Amino acid sequence: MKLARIQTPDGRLAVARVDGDDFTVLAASDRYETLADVLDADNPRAVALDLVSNSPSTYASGEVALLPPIDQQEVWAAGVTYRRSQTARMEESEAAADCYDRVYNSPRPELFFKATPHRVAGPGQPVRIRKDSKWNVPEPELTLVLNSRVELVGFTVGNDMSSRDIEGENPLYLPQAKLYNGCCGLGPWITLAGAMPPVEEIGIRLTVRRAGETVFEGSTSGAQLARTFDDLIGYLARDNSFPDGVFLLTGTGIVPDSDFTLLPGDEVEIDIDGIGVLVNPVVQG
Ligand code: DO4
Ligand code: MG
Repeated sequence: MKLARIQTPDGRLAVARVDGDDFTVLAASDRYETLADVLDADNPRAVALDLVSNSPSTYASGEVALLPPIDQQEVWAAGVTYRRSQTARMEESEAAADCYDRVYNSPRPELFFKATPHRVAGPGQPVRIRKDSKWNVPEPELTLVLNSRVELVGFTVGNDMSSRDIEGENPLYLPQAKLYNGCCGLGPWITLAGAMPPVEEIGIRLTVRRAGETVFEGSTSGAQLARTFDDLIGYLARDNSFPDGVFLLTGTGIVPDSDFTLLPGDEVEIDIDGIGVLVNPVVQG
């Protein structure tokens, strides 16, 4: 089952079940007002089915606006979880090449705070390049959706927008390279965990278009992810609580060659098996 946050034609914000091109609003309930409330249920699928069965309205895709599938959750990210990311990071940073090599091979993963909800772009909303950066890439990442008990309840598509020049200049600049307005794309909706294929069968594809032409295309698979979900979640949850739940981007396995940078006006498309396609225009400043 897939769950989205939508705006209905009469302007209401709602949680909806996605079924092909149809969006069925979950009936209003005191207990389950937000997407996070449904994800926090012992059985989110059963709750959604129950609320859908009392639903007043179903809309076609053209009638609703899709919103980022996030309420008040924090957004975190893992880094250097694919061999391709380790190689790219070692190329971009003289100062930190050894750090990236060591973190790829260490039991403790790299985890960093990525975004608050207001910095997240949903489907069709712009992701940003910082004004003070000249070398930028999208990072297409399978994203775990965790409830307030830090249980894995779903998956979505994530874009960990990154300023490679800032990140490469000094590893202590990582928060500035990663966390700024419009730094993260999430969407188009959440696929509940039971409906996802096994991780090794999940294909991840990135396309960047400029003036209608494809200027970058790449793909990878969850089979290349060097860490397990349990491993990443276990480290994230150590001495850490998430009363509203948390999203965890699991790292990129697709990094364009070093002569590629995103430009304002580009369009980024990320397609992940079992979830769907997230498309965002790119703006700068
Ligand atoms: O340390 C750099 C961040 C790496 C990253 O975001 C990734 O591998 O996806
Ligand atoms: Mg990343």
